[in-house]
Amino acid sequence: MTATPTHCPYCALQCGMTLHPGRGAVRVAPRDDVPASGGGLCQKGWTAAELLTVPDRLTTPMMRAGKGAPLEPCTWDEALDRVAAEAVRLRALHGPDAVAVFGGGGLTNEKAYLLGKFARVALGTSQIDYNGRFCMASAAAASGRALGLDRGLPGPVTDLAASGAILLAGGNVAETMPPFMRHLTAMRDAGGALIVVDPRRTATARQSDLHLQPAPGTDIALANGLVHLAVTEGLADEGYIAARTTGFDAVRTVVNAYWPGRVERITGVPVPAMREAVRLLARAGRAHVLTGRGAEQHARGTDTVSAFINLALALGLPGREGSGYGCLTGQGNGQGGREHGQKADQLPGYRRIDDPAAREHVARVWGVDPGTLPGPGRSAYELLSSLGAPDGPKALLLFGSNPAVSAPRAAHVEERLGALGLLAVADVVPSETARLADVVLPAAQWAEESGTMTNLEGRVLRRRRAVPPPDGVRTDLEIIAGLAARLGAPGEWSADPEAVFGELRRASAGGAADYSGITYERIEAEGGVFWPCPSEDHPGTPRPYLDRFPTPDGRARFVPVDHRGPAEDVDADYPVYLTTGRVLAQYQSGAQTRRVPALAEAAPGPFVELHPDLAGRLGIEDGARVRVESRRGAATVRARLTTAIRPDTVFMPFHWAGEGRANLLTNPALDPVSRMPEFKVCAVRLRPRSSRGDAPHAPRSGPRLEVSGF
Ligand SMILES: Nc1nc2c(c(=O)[nH]1)N[C@H]1C(S)=C(S)[C@@H](COP(=O)(O)OP(=O)(O)OC[C@H]3O[C@@H](n4cnc5c(=O)[nH]c(N)nc54)[C@H](O)[C@@H]3O)O[C@H]1N2
Ligand SMILES: Nc1nc2c(c(=O)[nH]1)N[C@H]1C(S)=C(S)[C@@H](COP(=O)(O)OP(=O)(O)OC[C@H]3O[C@@H](n4cnc5c(=O)[nH]c(N)nc54)[C@H](O)[C@@H]3O)O[C@H]1N2
Ligand code: SF4
Ligand SMILES: [Mo]
Repeated sequence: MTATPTHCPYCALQCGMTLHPGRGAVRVAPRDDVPASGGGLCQKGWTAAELLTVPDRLTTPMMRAGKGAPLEPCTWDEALDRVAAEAVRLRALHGPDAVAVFGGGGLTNEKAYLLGKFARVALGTSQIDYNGRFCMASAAAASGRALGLDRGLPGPVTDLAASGAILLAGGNVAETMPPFMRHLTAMRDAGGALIVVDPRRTATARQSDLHLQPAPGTDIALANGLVHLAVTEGLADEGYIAARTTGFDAVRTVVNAYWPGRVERITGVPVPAMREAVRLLARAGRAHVLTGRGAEQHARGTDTVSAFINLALALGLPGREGSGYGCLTGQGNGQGGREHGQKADQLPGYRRIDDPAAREHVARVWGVDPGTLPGPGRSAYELLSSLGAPDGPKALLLFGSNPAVSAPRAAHVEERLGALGLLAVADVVPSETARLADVVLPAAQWAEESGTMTNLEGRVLRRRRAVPPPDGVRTDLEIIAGLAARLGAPGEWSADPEAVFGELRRASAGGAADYSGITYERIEAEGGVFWPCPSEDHPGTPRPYLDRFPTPDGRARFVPVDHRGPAEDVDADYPVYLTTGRVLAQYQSGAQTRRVPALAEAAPGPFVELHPDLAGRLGIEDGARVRVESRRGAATVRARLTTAIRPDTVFMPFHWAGEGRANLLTNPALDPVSRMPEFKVCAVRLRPRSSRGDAPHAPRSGPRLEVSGF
């Protein structure tokens, strides 16, 4: 076998790697022809080939004879026949919405597209959503309403190196996409300033020029305060505001109420630091405002992103070359996965499913009557939470997600999964969710298949097959096409990635995310193509906002937003803020990375990070077992003491299953626009595990804490 150039299986940076299949093992080498990673890989990328040979890799379909019976190996025909027959039976009993589909932002464009088509055409269900709802949804909604488009970065990631200042709100890229740091380092080496907004002094914040450390859930107040300062200090770009935007007057009125002293009281960020941040951004020439999940995963996440976009607009950044607002897309195909129809309200090409013209166009490509296409369905958490309920779906087909670990209020979600008539899970490994399934479908993974991925820049890349899948394993496309055939679905159902991509091109033509001019050959010849790309002679669009914004009047829109605080604030019973996130060596629900020995060793188990002052008051020592409780449940983890976090806040990564699951605690309060759950802040109390508080009927009130200004 020859060396195969492809990309990392994990995050949206999609670092370039070459796979060298050898006797027994596949060797990974970084590619230096991929600008986003520039020859870099993180520890997860270096060890990615070990995913191909994990000992408990799924290689045979399995099913249960009945509820409570064990999972037993079966043939593909038995497994697919069972799924199709149950889908037909439940649909006949309860109507088409009885069968639901859940997808993932790690799936290729081809899979995301085919899954959306499968739900609407083969099952006729409106009930489809995906894990990107937990990821990009708030940034997507806010970008759409302000800039007219949801494309993560405003230009190639290499533009960041030439920036004069970058404000990064709620992103810890030093851990979540380490090779991204080289662009920020290059900027700083050239004299640019990095400003990090994070309640923790993270590895990223330690490499910044200015660290603003607000309380979780207070970013709207902070961003409004920064706009207030931009206005009062004469740093707003009035010429740009007049020429390229609408709605500034309403924002000016709202931010009037965010005078620096008040914002300091709400956020804990000192006034001089706020002033410094605005000056650095305003005087930089080129500058960027970026958001990560820390700013976005809130019940007011869309408004939070709007507040940061308002700041970028007030300073005249979006639509200027080498400047702008961007969000850091997370999953491998987090960008493409949100464009081609696995979202509850969406058709391919970033079209709305309730738009008659969009339905007409896509139905023609699919060879069906537009009247047969269902309308919008439930968002991810609402879908998971309704499973098995009287008015909810009775069957779920799940591809590329592990919600038993990653969904908010996970114990409830697990219980809902258990209430289904049929749970079918396609996965590579026996994830915690796959283990709950009635039917398990073993899927091929990244290095064993072909397709396209769209990285955080909006650049469409080729994923290439380097090794054959193990015997007995099928690709997701083969699984979906096999089910569509059994369900007698009309139209074409190819399992060939390039043929599916051809159909996706036609379906996306004319949409906001237009891929119609992109071909596999072009991607290979040009090292990737930026969408929108409406024809084969179109060069692609690296910087979509330069001439005009894709809004009806071509202008960007300010959106006035007010601070309201977290959906669940701290009180006497639950006096500490919990925020959640990631560590370098683990990925998401950990289904993949917990199985890679070097990564499991680097980040072996769940923990809670807390300040020594807080730990001292609670009698918690470094390394001790701690019980963390919220109104949703309790988790038991190790304490990790650090002065890098605010004393009123604790942090837990969400990568582990079992009793250390962060999502046993999280609050599923949803953003009204994006339906994003509030992963990043809820109220908890902590106690040492050995104390009497472990008793099942422990008194409800926890230790009273005086956690005041930071
Ligand atoms: N190692 C690793 N890398 C990954 C992933 C992974 O699981 N592991 N997942 C990928 C995916 S899908 C995603 S979405 C990205 C996520 O990438 P990031 O957004 O960088 O990751 P998080 O750790 O979720 O959150 C970032 C920071 O937000 C801070 N934060 C918490 N609450 C608040 C708040 O209220 N305001 C502000 N301003 N900050 C807050 C946290 O302290 C944390 O340091 O990472 C991608 N890369
Ligand atoms: N508390 C808390 N919870 C969070 C977050 C947080 O910050 N805090 N972040 C949220 C975010 S941003 C995200 S993106 C979600 C992610 O959470 P999940 O959706 O659970 O993501 P993964 O763990 O990546 O799950 C992917 C699953 O698909 C499997 N898989 C990999 N490749 C393939 C393939 O090609 N085909 C198939 N069929 N399966 C495949 C993997 O083995 C794994 O089991 O978690 C969310 N949950
Ligand atoms: S930064 Fe992301 S894409 Fe790059 S090697 Fe690490 S996990 Fe893979
Ligand atoms: Mo994500």
